[in-house]
This record gives sequence, structure tokens and C-alpha cells, in this order.
Amino acid sequence: MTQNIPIERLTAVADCFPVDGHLLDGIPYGSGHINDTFALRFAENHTSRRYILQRINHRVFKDIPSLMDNIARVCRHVRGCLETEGRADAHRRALTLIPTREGKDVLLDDEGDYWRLYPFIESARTYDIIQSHQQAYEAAKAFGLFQRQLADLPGPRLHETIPAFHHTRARFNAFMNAVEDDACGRAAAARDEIAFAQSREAIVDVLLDQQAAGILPERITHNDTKINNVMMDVTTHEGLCVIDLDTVMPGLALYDFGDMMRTATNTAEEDERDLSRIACDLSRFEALAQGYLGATRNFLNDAEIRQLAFSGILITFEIGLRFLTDYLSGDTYFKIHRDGHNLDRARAQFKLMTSMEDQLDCMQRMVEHATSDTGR
Ligand code: ADP
Ligand code: GN1
Ligand code: MG
Repeated sequence: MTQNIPIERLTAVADCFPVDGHLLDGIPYGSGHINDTFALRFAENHTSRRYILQRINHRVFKDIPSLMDNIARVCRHVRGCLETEGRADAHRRALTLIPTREGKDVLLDDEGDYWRLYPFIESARTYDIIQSHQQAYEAAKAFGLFQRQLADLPGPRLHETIPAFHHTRARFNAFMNAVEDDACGRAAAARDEIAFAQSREAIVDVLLDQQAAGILPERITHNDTKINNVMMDVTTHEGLCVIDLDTVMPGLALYDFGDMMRTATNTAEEDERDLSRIACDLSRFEALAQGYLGATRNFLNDAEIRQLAFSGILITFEIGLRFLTDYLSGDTYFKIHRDGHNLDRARAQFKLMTSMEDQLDCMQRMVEHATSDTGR
């Protein structure tokens, strides 16, 4: 969640972009854990127009010029694909960066903060919890299409905006170091969660080993396919536009499917404290597999398809590990809104992971059906 920023500062930042009209207000927007996002409203000829302004977290993203270079290339390419297909509404289906008055993709202000601006995509919204199977299908189709659009992005290779972002062995090692250091004396309070995480160590190498063996190919992936990172059209309910592009970089397709599973099949919030409310919903999983495979079956290989259901278990574990590591290290990475918030999040992820493990066989069969339904 984003903190308020005085309107004077937002006005000073907005003045650096060539936007017509005057700023009416700027409200914190969305529920992201890393950046600060604001919806700005400008008055112009008796109407108003909205924009999304984002302050990029430079503690997390160390090389913002490279990150913005990725985003500019990705936005242009996706927009080009849509225009080639003759989509009249390409401007609603791809993010468009508004350059500063100096022609830069990002503004570096006097306080050392980086800001970027996008036109607001109206009549669309995001959901933290999926409301229906149809939404799960649409979201997965949109993320799958995004991977497909980026499959022929011309070189050079995209920058790694956070190196080893989904390297599950490195994430596990960082967790073990945090337990060892116990910098804030919190390990005792997280004894059960630490034991749970240690008991699942064996799974962290599964995809990495297959990648090293050349079985799983590197692709351009989004890497943060949380379900609230796809905008849904409020009229047609279609998955419209993939957003939050900071982590678009080389990765495994399975990282994207896995994070969709983590966020779209969960029956409760990511930080739900009542664990009895958390489960992996199988019918949403089925819709997710159908939507994703419909968009990607032409390029995914058999090994990737075989690991789809497992990828959700792995990524749910990885994000749980990251929350737990952050709790043990003193909450330095993810924004928190209450004491113990990262521990609550870790617990919730581990509960969800257990529910996925219990239903793995059934999910495998659903993937097999979805694969044959899509004509492969
Ligand atoms: P964060 O890193 O904070 O998650 P996002 O890029 O996901 O940042 O943006 C936060 C929220 O702002 C999104 O969930 C979405 O609701 C909204 N949003 C982002 N970009 C746009 C846009 N171009 N038009 C309309 N809403 C947007
Ligand atoms: C962060 O920025 P946001 O809220 O979309 C995080 C993701 C985690 C997610 C967990 C750059 O995403 O990796 O999966 O929180 N982003 C980064 O909710 O670390
Ligand atoms: Mg987001």
C-alpha cells in the first residue's frame, strides 16, 4: 500500500511530464508491496483525465535505467504486435510510457527518486482475489498471450532487473542464513514455519536442475504474475492488459504459471490469518490451465506442460520463504501494515502450498485434459 505524498510534491513531479491541464488530485493506488503508485487526475476543458504515476523503489531495483530500458522495449513490442493484428484498442491492451519533457522514460528528481507516468486505462480494474472461474481463465490467457507476444522480442537479452529473482535454491539459502543470523531474535516465534520450510528443501532444485539439463528453456517472462497485475475490462470481463513490468526479464515460463496459481487459486487473501479459509480451489485451477494453455500451447514444450501443476507448489513455497526471510531479517523488503505481517503472509503461503500438494494428482489430470482440449 502506498503512503500519501503532499500534492505540492506530486505537482512538481507531474510538471516534468508534458501533460495538459492542471493536477486536481493524486491518490495512493493499488496494493503493491514494493513501489508507490498514485492515480493522478488532471482537469482539462471541463473534463478530467487520469494517469498512473509510480515512484520506483530503488532499494529493491538497483539499476533503474536498465529496468526502464526493458520496460520501454517491452511496451513498444507488445503495442506493435497488437497493431499488426489490427487491434483498434491497442492503447488499452499495452502500457504506454509518457516520456518526460526532456524525452526520458523516467524522471530522476532532486530527492533522488525515480518516477514514471502511464495513461490510465479506464473501464478496467484489477482484483486481489479472483471472483470467478471466468476471471481465472481470462487472467491466465492474458499472461500467456504476453509471453507469446514477447517470444520474438528482438535482442539484446533483457537486463536482469533483480538477479536470481526466482532462483529457488538461492532463496532457500538466503532463508537459512536469516535463520542462522536471527538478526531480530524472531526465530523462536517462527519455529513451526522454519521447520515446515526446512522439510520442503528437496523441491527447490527441481526446475533449476531441469533448466541446467536443457530440458526447460529460458524465455522472456513477467515474473510477477500476481493476479492483480492484469487489468480486466469491466464491460467485457476480458483480460485486457498485463501491467507491473519491472520484473519482465529472462526466466522460466513455469515461474509465471506458478505465481498465477498462487494468487488465482487461493480462496483467501495472501495475508489471511484464519488458515481454515485458505485452500487451492481446483475449479479455478482448471480454468487457469485452460486459459494459459490456450495461449501458449504452440510454443511450450512437453516438459514445461508436465511441470505446470508443480510450479504453483514451488512458487508458493518460494514466496512463503521470502516473506519468512523478511520477517526474520526485520521487515526490510516488503511493505508491512501490522506487526508480524510477513509471518502471517508466510504462514498463509505454506497453508496454500499444503493444499496444492494434497491435490497435485488431480491437477495433473486437469492439465492433461486441458492440453488435449486445446488440440495439442
Ligand atoms: P505495484 O508495483 O504497486 O503493484 P502496479 O503497476 O501493479 O504497481 O500498479 C498498482 C495498481 O495500479 C494496479 O493493481 C492497477 O490497479 C493500477 N494500475 C497500474 N497501471 C495502471 C494503468 N495504466 N491504468 C489503470 N490502472 C493502473
Ligand atoms: C511483490 O510489487 P508487487 O506487490 O506486485 C514482489 C513479488 C512477490 C509479491 C508477493 C519486485 O510484488 O515478487 O511475489 O510482492 N515484487 C518484487 O505479493 O519483489
Ligand atoms: Mg502490481
